[in-house]
Order: sequence, then structure tokens, then C-alpha cells
Amino acid sequence: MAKSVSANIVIIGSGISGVAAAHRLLNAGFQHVRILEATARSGGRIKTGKLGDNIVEIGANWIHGPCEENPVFCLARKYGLLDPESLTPENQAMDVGGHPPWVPNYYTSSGQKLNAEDMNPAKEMFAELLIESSEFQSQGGEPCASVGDFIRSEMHQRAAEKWKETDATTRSLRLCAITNMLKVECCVNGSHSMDEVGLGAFGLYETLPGLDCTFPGGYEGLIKNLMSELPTGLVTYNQPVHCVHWNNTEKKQNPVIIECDAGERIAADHVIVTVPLGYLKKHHSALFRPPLPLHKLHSVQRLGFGTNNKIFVEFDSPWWDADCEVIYLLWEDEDVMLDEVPDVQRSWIKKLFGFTVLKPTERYGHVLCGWIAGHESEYMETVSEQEVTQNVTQLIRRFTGNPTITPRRILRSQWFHDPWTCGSYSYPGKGCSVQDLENMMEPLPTKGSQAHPLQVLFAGEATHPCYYSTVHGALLTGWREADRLISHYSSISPSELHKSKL
Ligand code: 6YU
Repeated sequence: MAKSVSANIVIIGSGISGVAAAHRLLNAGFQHVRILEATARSGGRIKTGKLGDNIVEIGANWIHGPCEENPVFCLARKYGLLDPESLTPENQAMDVGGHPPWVPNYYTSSGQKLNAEDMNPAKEMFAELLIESSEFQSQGGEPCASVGDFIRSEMHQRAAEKWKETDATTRSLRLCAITNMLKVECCVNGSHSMDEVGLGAFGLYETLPGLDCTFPGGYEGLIKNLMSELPTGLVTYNQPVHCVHWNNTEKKQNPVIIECDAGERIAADHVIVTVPLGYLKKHHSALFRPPLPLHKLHSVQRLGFGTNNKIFVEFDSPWWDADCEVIYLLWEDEDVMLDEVPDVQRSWIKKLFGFTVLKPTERYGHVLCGWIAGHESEYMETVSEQEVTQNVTQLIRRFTGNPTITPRRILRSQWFHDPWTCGSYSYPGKGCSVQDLENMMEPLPTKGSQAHPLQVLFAGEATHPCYYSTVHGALLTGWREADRLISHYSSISPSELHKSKL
């Protein structure tokens, strides 16, 4: 029996990265592969739910950049999971740099609906500053530590210069719109505040061409299709791993022992750890014996992992324009460009930037998805569903000036309190560099060690050098670590395998 076939490989976590790694290994002929999953399901942060009869995504929503280079798009197309519009060459070619050109409606806290064009100067200035923020990555020598600091200081100067002829009310509203855009960016980045997102590493994130698309039948269809191609019994569910004992030097024993919460001890030659960065930050000291090397631990700490939650709200009839795709809520007392709410318990709802509209209406009815990031979002998770409904209802009534609007039902996500995720996704924190992502993906023992090689490998979205925080990034890391083992054991070229799988 070839050594590769007999190697014992355990994957911790059955999210997209764990499933992708298993797929690749089994296809390459490895026979002793198993996944240990803490929960009762596969998919992790890909999680489709129901709001009444409607399919809604509790976790990942879009295929970011659906084009030929995006493996999630290619798989979804192969499995027939996408609408025809998402498959068109025009859709794949559209390059929007991660910010889709949605049709907006703007409302203010005094109940006015604004003319969207009036906000264009603010929108353009903010877009310019985001592009500039991402340029420090290749240049170095950034003027501030965080994206938030940079945007605020530049905005002060540019607004004073470019909007000096603009009347005070319009200028103030534009600054309120900038505050709102900072809250949007907190959701995009999964950060509490843009003051926590590192300016020097902001440009590490790369976008792919293609207009973001959704799965009409739910994102989990991707996981179901992948799972259907894997042997039954591959995943042991409800099996949280407590500790990975590596560098086991006892003779006749495997180098890695995986200790489960339930007490079971599983021997392995290799383990691929795919737990989320949020879980790793909280539990690294219990999870690894011996502990993680310091450089790796520091990167775990430096990289950010915040919370972004959704609040789905269903209505009997729409109160927004028929062509509207996103609703922005501007607080008129927020022209200071700060994206943190001072009194979280009383005013957490102010962090919600607004809603995206679930389309097409024929499929979803009148459903909005509210977005809220940061500590305000984490607090929102702790209050009752009734209190969330009350806050959302009051908010909408105030901003529309219509005291009769009443949601039919709501559903919110609670990613921070999910014990196996502890937040939503990763971002580069202040002081981060590409080295931190490289440290994240570095296997143990580190290079130069005489010990058994590739005992602990690391996959998952937070280990991708430029597609972190995405499903395609996570999937690619699963393939990457599988390929690492495949090339360790055999001469089969990983790229050959890759081509044959798509
Ligand atoms: C995307 C999108 N999207 C919204 C929200 C969330 C995320 N993402 P997993 O966690 O899946 O799997 C790990 C498993 O491990 C899990 O099953 C655990 O139960 C298990 N586990 C943990 N501990 C264990 C233990 N001890 N023992 C055993 N098992 C254990 N991505 O492409 N499009 O629209 C969104 C969004 C609310 C929460 C998203 C989106 C992120 C993805 O969901 C996520 O990356 C992958 O699913 C992770 O897979 P995994 O396998 O790594 O972990 C410009 C610019 C700026 C930069 N950022 C822009 C990017 C924008 C990101 N956008 C996201 C937006 C939304 C809305």
C-alpha cells in the first residue's frame, strides 16, 4: 500500500475549507481521511435559513466576483445552482472593485427622503479614499495606523476645500452620509470600527471581476452537492475537538493525537485545522499542546475578527422605491464621521447602516436585510427578538415618518455568540502585514525542524493571503493544504488535479 493511501488525516471543522480539503484528498487517493465537526451540520458560516416561506442566508450571502477564476462560481455553475443572469459573460466581466452599483434610497432621522443625487459628491469622495487607502499596501509609509483615521483626516481637508461653496445643511448631511459609509465598511470588513482596520494592509484584499450573485436555492446547496460526492460517515458530527497534541515523540505512536471534548483520542499523521480565527483567538492555548510558536500566536492576535450580523425584516407591502436595492439611514446628529455608538445599550440600533432589498420580489416578497457590525451588533445578539423587532419598527417609522409601518416578522443572526465561530470573518488589524497571513498558513512544525513534517496544517478563510473573509478564499485554502499533503506524498502535480476537478 502506498504511503499516501495509508496516511491518517484528520480535518477539524466541516465548513467549506474542511469539505474542500477532504474532497481533494479523497480524489487524490487518500483513504484515511475524516472530518471532526463540533456542530450537527456541515457548512459552518455557510448557513441557509427560513423566514416564513422565504430562503434567507444567515451567513455568507454572495459569490464575490463570480468569474472563471472564482472556484465557488465554477462549482455552483457545475451543480446548476445559479440563475441564468449570473452566468452571462457580461455579468462575469463587470468589474466593480467589491462595491456593487446598487440603486439607493436615503432617509434621514427627521423623516426626510433625500434626493439620491445630492449624496453623490460624498459617495465619490469616499470611494476615492477607499481606493487611496488600499494603495499604501504596495507603497509603504502610510500616514496613519488605521483606515478610519486616514479617511477622517482626509475628509476634513477635502470637504473644507471642495465643498466650501455648499450650504451648511447639505454639507452636514454629506458628512452624515460619510459616517453611514463608515458603518457600511464595518459590515464589509467585519470590524467594530474602521479605526481598527490597518491602513498598511488594507490593500491586501483582492477583488475578482463579476457582479456579485446569490444562490436562488440557498448557499447551502453548494455544501450539499459537495457532500453528496463524499463517502457517508466521513464527518463525525457533534464532535468538538478540545486539544491537538502534536510533536508526539513516543515511539510506535502517530505524531499527532486529537483529543475530543467527549474524551475520545484519535491518532493521526496530519491534522488540518480549519476552525475560525475567532475560535482560535479565544481557545488557542487549550487547543494546542505544545502551544503555537510565538510568531504564529502574534499573527493570530494581530489579525482582526469582528462581528457582522443581519436582521431580516418582512413586510406586507414595500415602503421603498420599486427599483431600490439598498436603503441608507442617515442620523442627522452624526456629522462627526465616527462609526462607534457612544451608549451601546441604549442606542445600539444607530450602528445599523440600513437595509439591502432581497430581489427579485416575485421570489422573496417584501423582505429587507438589515446590516449591523461591531460591539453594537454583539450587544444586539443579547436582547430578545421582541426588543430587536421594537427597535427596528421604531427606527423605520422615524426615518420614513410613517407611524403605521409594522414588520410581519424578523430573523437575526447571532454570530458572536456562536461558540464555534465567535464572530463573523477576519480583517487585517492595525500593524498587520502580509507576513501575518503567511504565518497563519504556516504548518507545524515550522521549517528546519527535524520532527515529523506537516503534523498540523492550517486552512480556513483567515489563512488566505488576499481572499480572506470570503467563501472562495476559504475553499482555496482547503485545496491548498490538501495539495501540500499530496505533493508531500507523491509526484502528482496539484495543478493537474485542480484542472480535472473544475
Ligand atoms: C462570501 C459573502 N458574507 C456574512 C456573514 C458571515 C460570513 N462570509 P467555517 O466557519 O465555515 O467552518 C469552520 C468549522 O469548524 C465550523 O463548522 C465550526 O463549527 C467548526 N469548528 C469550530 N471549532 C471546532 C472545534 N473545536 N472542533 C470541531 N469543529 C470546530 N463570504 O464569500 N460572501 O457574502 C459573505 C458573510 C454574516 C458570518 C460571510 C461571506 C464569509 C464566509 O462565510 C466565510 O469566509 C467562509 O464560509 C468560512 O469558511 P471556513 O471553512 O473557513 O470556516 C473591499 C474590501 C474589504 C475586505 N473584505 C471584503 C470581503 C467581504 C466579505 N463579505 C462578507 C459578506 C457577507 C455578507
